[in-house]
Amino acid sequence: MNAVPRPQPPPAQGSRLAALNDWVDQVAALTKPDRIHWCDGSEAEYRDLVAGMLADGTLVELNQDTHPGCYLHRSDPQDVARVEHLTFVCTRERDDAGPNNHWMAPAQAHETIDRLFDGCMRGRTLYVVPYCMGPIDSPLARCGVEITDSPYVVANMRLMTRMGAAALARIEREGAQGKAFVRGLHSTGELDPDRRFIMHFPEELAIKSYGSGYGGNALLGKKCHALRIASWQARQEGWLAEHMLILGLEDPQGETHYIAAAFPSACGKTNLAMLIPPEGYRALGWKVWTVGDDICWMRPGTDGRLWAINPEAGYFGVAPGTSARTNPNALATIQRDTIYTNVAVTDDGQPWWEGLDDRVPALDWQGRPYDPANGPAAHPNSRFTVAAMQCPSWSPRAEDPQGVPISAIVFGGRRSSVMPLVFEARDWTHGVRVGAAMGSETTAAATGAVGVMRRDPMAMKPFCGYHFGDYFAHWLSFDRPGAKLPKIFHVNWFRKGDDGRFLWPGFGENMRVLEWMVARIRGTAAAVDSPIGLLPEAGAIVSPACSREDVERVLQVDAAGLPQEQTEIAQHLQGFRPRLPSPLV
Ligand code: GTP
Ligand code: SPV
Ligand code: MN
Repeated sequence: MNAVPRPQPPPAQGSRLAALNDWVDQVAALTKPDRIHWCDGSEAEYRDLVAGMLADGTLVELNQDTHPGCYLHRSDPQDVARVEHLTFVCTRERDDAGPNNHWMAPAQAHETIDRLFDGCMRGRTLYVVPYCMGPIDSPLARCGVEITDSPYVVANMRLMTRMGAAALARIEREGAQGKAFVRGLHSTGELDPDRRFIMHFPEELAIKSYGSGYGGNALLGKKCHALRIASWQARQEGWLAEHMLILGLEDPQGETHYIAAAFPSACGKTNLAMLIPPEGYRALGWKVWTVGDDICWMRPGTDGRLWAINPEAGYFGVAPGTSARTNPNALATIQRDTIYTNVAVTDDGQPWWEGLDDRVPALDWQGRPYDPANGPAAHPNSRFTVAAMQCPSWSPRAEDPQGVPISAIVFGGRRSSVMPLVFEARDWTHGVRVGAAMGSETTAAATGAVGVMRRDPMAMKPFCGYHFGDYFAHWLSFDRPGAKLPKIFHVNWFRKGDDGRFLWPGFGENMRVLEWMVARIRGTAAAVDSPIGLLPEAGAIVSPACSREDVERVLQVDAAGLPQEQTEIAQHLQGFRPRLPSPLV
């Protein structure tokens, strides 16, 4: 036997962690790539990736005078959103995945998907992408490595996460102490919807994704790691991994209240996180700071409060509806160094989507000459990917390794009827019930019908990596001696009148609802009890952009619709028995 220790591999070719090198070797033996590239996350590496994608048509250059560093990716038309019916949580025990997830036995899942991975990277480059979810020096952050054959995924991961050398150094340091990283294996495969699976193995801290290049299916740090795997870890370790934005609301006294809000996909998180208060509020000194727009990890601090970080470093935001009127901060953010996916383009090569302005685009999202007969010019789930720091309202506290203390948790859905603009839960247990009962109309963020009302507890229906009954019990467990828990609210920006119009103007006007929440937190506003919770007093919320009749309607619970709502909620919750915690029965 050779007693000479193996020399340390040079960092450009591997890591100082044998477990990582061995895994890369195993994956390479299965997928058979032509080349292996370990990503360092540098600017030069990003430029090389973009140059390669421009050369092979994966990216199209947009107008560099108006949008420097901006590119367009047109995905396969069959690959434009998350695929919930092909997403699996593969726990040893079926019950642990819950009725809220599709399940497959781990051995069968590995066998099924490994058959697809066999030889799938022939002729391609295998990229090793080390990343850190959360500030690189944060005790709340967690690391992973994504292996992918998609340069588009690598470029997006660089914008969305702390990717490269610093993450690898943390993974090596933690690995030496026996701490595991999350292993994500991804290939775009043939982009055939019949050969597509997104599989999660929470007990192995592993993810395998095949056959899609799109967002939440392929950028494994995001929904797969930071929500499905992290929610599983969070339950074991006493924290929460949630589908929530985090904003800081600075009041005229200079005090900042941090609010975390869970709305289902395409239901307003990015917009609320980047809100610009109406002029009258700005004049008084109100300001919104953006900490995160999609995911929130929080844990109780020694002071009993919940402390939250945004595990991401970028935004993967919905393009349609984004405009100078609705979300000027987002629009300013995406003027440079942005990857657009499935938007339309104008005749001078600028990105365009429905709701942006009244120009008429030249090409639709598939690159065809625009013809309204083909449907919307931009895909309804078209997106932008951009570094978070480019946002004018970006909060430097997003880099705080300890996170920010949360004063309020907000749940909300897209409800054209029944649910009022805002109400407050009576206490933590009631708030958990409100979150567990959440309903929302489906959107284009996932494949399938749009506008169908479904229950989406805490906006986590597609993202909770374990049984919802256990998840609700975990939420309830935070109410313990010494805890200083945030107030819980529920909002609905999407209530419609009989004529199908939104009753509430939304966007910047939502500031008026945030102000009421802060007043409730400070104890300076009264509330009125109702069957669903505490409502604002008459006149407490008004808007110059909303008629008095509309405000009155939007603030009210629809009494006629309530009995059916309550029946549906009871039925929905019964579906999680016998694991449904007794306070929710
Ligand atoms: P994901 O990234 O899919 O998780 O979505 P999100 O929750 O961040 O939703 P986003 O803020 O991107 O908004 C989705 C859509 O809802 C966009 O078309 C917005 O213009 C629209 N929207 C957001 N806020 C409001 C609002 O207050 N009122 C109305 N009417 N529409 C809104
Ligand atoms: C969502 O669908 O909630 C998103 C987009 O934020 S994706 O990354 O595709 O999940
Ligand atoms: Mn989301």
